[in-house]
Amino acid sequence: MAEFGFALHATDGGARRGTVTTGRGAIATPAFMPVGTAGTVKGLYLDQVKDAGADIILGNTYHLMLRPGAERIDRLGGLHRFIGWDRPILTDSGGFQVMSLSALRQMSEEGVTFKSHVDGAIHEMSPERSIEIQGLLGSDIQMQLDECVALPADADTMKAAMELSLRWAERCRVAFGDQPGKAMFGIVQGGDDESLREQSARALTAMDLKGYSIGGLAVGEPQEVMLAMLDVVCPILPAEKPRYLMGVGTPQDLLRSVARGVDMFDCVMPTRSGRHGLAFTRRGRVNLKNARHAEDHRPLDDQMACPASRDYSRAYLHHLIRSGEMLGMMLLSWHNTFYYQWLMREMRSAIEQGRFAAFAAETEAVWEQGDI
Ligand code: PRF
Repeated sequence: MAEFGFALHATDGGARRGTVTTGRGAIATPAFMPVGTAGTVKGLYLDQVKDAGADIILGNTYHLMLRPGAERIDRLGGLHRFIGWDRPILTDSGGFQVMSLSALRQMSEEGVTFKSHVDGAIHEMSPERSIEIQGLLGSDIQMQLDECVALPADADTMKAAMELSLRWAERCRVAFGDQPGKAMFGIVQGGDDESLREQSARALTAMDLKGYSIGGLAVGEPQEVMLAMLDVVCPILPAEKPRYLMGVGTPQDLLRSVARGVDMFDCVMPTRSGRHGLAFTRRGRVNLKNARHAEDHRPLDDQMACPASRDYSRAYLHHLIRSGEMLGMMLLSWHNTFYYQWLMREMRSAIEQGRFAAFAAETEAVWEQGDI
């Protein structure tokens, strides 16, 4: 089985073109991971996700442990077999979803206790249990349990969460051990405080993990603050390990973060926006709810190798979305997933050819014009 690893092929300014290798296959970076929270990338068949160009998808410990349960998925042969995806899967550890989704939760040194949003049952999750669950799922890239604070937050709260996350990183490192072909990433926290971010990145680097996530961003702060934190953290993280910015973002966020040295991303944006009638295209953002599309014969993008982009008129998509039809949400999720993978592919070749800044400027100009 292939060892877990990361190879850097080219850099262009701060932007990096690389390959993450796992026992289940390789991931070309910069990479965008479609979100398959509950064992499904909402509204899409996994063949569509694969055809769009995704090498890896994300799954969520929190959702899957509650339903259908980690032990059940294990008995069914693991998450890959359960959902029918044989490429790598990255799983989030659960802490972030506990904070955003469960009704009651309590953090302690030991872990987090919370009430399920599914049936109200009380669950406990320690760093060790999170790693155990991610192992039962069969995840290829696992995340440490961490505490993410919403911003703005006071200095003491950010410091305490960052320090707790470091102690949990060490417990997760021990619990994970050494698993061939797989990796456990530490998560940089520290809110919007440069010095806390620096301490977090240094301490995690000293643990010599196989990869590093950057958490606690895109949680209420302005984009400049997020970028400033990346400017602090990325130069500290080891160049020879992959960096993953969690839960980000818009096409503009991706361009600006890649420019600062981020390699991996995940976000619900392409699928969630699709369900709400928003399409990301190479010419800009299209809000299909808008009446101006009601008699527009044109497809979203006739140059895109995706049937949803090419073979359906904006008028029909407008009608489907206005009528709340499933097909409208499915087509737009499909189109947006293609667009995001197209964007990553273009970024990868721009880095290889040393024209990343020019590509980013061109693409940003498209997003500056607002809805088209
Ligand atoms: N921690 C974890 N998952 C996350 C985040 C985090 O801080 C974020 C923040 N953008 C998204 N997903 N474990």
